[in-house]
Amino acid sequence: MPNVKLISSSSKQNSQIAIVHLGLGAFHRAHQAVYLERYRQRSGDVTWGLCSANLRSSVGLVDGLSAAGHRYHVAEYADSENLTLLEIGVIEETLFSGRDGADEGMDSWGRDREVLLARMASSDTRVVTLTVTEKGYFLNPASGDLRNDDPMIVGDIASPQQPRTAPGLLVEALARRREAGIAPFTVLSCDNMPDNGKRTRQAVVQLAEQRDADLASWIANEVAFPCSMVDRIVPAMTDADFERLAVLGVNDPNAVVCEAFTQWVVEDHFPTGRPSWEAEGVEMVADVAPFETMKLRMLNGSHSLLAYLGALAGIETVYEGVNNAELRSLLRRYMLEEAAPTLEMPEGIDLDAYADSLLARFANDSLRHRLQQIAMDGSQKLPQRWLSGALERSTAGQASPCVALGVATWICYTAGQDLHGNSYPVDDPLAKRFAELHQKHGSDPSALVAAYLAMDDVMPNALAQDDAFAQAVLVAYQALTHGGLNEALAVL
Ligand code: NAI
Ligand code: CS2
Repeated sequence: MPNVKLISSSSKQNSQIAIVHLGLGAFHRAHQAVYLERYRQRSGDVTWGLCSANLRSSVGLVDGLSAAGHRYHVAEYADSENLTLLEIGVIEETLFSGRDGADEGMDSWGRDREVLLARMASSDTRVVTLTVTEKGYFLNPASGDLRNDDPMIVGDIASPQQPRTAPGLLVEALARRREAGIAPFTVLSCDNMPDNGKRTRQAVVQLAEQRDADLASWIANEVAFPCSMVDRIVPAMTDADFERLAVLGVNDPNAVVCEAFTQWVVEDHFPTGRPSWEAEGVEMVADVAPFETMKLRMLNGSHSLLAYLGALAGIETVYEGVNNAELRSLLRRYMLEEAAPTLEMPEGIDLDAYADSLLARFANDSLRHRLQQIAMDGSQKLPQRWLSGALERSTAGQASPCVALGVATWICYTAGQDLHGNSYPVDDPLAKRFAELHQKHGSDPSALVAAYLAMDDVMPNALAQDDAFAQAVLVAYQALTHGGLNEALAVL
């Protein structure tokens, strides 16, 4: 039996809802809600309760939490022998605003969406937070502009009062507040995007411009969109996770398992107030950018490298991948030789030590973090994880062989078949385009690599036009498809 430290939710008293969260997934339950629970337990302040909503998937979680009185457990594993089991009671309401399937009754989803919009428009709501994944912002990953041609955004432009996207909900709720003379809420993105506050602002303002120029300039001038860097590894739950919690006496279908480490760095710009969560370890700073870039390039960049190389080689989890000596040394080399030199950190941050701490976190033997989960949505993730750093190095005349190998591996991965011929679904908004490219150029590696590099919504132009980089991607791709992982690593 592992050592378990149990922390029950202290307060049976309901909190006043002041934060609406969009994107009730695993991460929200194990990160933001945990900070708020600890804040409430320490301070006794019940004025910062949460309403958490899903917009398009995981209706089961919304209903499940509702049935459980919004209480659930978070198991924070230091390693497989030591964990803290925390009961969370800070979510007061869960909502589901939309369904993807046309077979769902319009009435039911219209009703919940109205409740959500009313909640967001209420003067009690002071902050709206988001974890809707990178693709939930509907931005062109390379340029950061709103994708006005996406059918979901087209729908929100046509029917702004019945929004289906996160930017659409924000615009409509802000419009209602403006109309009613209520000060705007602060919008805090907690997704793994560079400048996530600025990008969210871009999505919201550009969508509002389609509707009303005055509203757009009011949002641009009056609404705060602070940036944040979030960090905690929270894998999707597996049956084995539920079983090991059941052994501890926790039979909770809404529970989440995560690592013990947690970090949150937030730009301190909350005109309508915020919980004083510094005491829980939240770092409130003037500029998040250096921390965000460090985390995206070093942690997430390594994750993606491991995900594509490992998944192609038939490795299932981060733990197994980081215990492969060659992959582990590739990650170290990528972090120290290609990512760290691009970072300008405040004094006192030791990037060598950071790289070691990341490898130690990846080696946590209690998490089953599947590489296929990290590999999803590569088109939305790679610009900030690998490509912006490689672009800076290319501009300075420096090579990025690990990133070139990563891009080659990603191209291979997006064919939907590993190196042993096993098929898997490619989960990415651009999956259809990938399939077409592989179909068209599959037998001509030069043409295939050139077509991928020409995707200017993912690839920075100047990097794609760096002949040495393009050649390195091609050589790595050929080595990978010819002799597998070993040959690809050998050409590095
Ligand atoms: P999850 O799969 O448990 O939940 C995904 C959430 O995003 C769900 O609430 C889903 O409804 C929503 N969503 C997906 N596509 C959407 C769309 N197009 N529009 C609106 N909502 C959409 O994933 P999880 O673990 O909660 O991660 C979510 C995000 O949190 C990640 O993409 C990342 O940006 C951030 N994050 C996750 C970490 C982790 O270790 N799981 C750590 C750090 C950040
Ligand atoms: C992962 C991240 O799923 C992914 O792409 O790289 O979500 C990672 O687990 C977190 O960012 C850790 O904070």
